[in-house]
Amino acid sequence: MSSVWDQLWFVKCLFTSCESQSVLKDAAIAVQDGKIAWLGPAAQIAAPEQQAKQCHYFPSSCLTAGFIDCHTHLVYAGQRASEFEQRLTGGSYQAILAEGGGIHSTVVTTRAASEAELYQQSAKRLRILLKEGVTCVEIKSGYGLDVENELKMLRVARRLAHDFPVTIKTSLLSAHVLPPEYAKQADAYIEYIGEIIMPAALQEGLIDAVDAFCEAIAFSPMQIESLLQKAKQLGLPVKLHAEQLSNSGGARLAAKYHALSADHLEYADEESIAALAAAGVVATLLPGAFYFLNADKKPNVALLRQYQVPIAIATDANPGSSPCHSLLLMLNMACVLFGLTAHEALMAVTINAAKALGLETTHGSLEVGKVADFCIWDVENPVELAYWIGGNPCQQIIKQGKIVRTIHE
Ligand code: DI6
Ligand code: FE
Repeated sequence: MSSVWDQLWFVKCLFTSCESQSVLKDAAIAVQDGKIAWLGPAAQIAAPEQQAKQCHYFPSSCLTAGFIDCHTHLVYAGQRASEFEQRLTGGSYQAILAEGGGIHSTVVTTRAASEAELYQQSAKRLRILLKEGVTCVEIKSGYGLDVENELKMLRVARRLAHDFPVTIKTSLLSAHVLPPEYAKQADAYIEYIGEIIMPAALQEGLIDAVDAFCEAIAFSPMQIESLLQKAKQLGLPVKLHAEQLSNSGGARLAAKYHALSADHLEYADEESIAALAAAGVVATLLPGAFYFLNADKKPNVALLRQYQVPIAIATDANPGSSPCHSLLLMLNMACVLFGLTAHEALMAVTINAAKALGLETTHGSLEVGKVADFCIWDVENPVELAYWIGGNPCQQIIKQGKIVRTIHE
């Protein structure tokens, strides 16, 4: 008799990331042709070895959808440890940027790096991130700030997607800060992005979305709006860095353009949150940046809940405000610092992060027909994924139905 399925996993608990029946105890999940073919109580499988070509038994482990890091700046060159020291002795993130450091210093190192160097440095960070069960990552440009270097960053992101078992979505963040060659000419730089960088990146198939940093130290909503219009004309979804350091109208703009997500949101007020809800925009919270900048204003999670805005969490991996490559740590921080429940935090790195990347119909939850991206964890209860600080309970990672990593301890 021929087997029904390619592979079958048995676990103590499945966290499905679905609204109903989010936890299934003593469960099994079957994979066929890289997709989830069946899931349910293990007891319903009478003769496992006849049902699947391969069976895997993890009787005391939990299984979740593969984690999705929906906001990173993983591709860049160099690091900014000396700036960290400056901040420890009283310097502020904004002041360092205003003096030509901060993002500008990473622009200098990224422009100077060859594509091969950039790839090598970025691959090292991606490897760390993937070890904790991450199967989809978003990567932004934004440290090149000219057509040559923005495309160089994006090509590196595409090569990483080719070489590693991960789905990578790229965002064009050329509107990150004003490059020195456009000093005091923000409008001209925005035009350059819309007329030159964005079409070139699109033509080479390098971008999946357009992002911008809406902030007093970067670009105003008015400056960004024309870029969002251009993105829409070209059929590209948009997202925004909004209300991180001040309430500057980014979230309302994100809502107006039906962005995939509005990210940070520490300063978002009730009107903005209502607008996000009405437009179906995901709120991506970035506890690593909040923590690392020692910020005092937290995003208003109670209002996000009240208006039923889907909440995602991401690392914001970047050399200045969140030098972090651990999504597990972000789960813990989102709970402790922002007051999410462990259940909300798990939804935030699976189905809601998928929504923030426009991937929710194929990824982010354990449902029949979805891509078989999942992860097996050496924990009794999925809550432990948000509970432990440090350590990595990841035992096995499955990407598109293939085992891509098994950790033997
Ligand atoms: N917000 C952030 O948190 C990062 N970019 C942004 O727009 C910081 C980037 C950096 O400091 O290098
Ligand atoms: Fe960011």
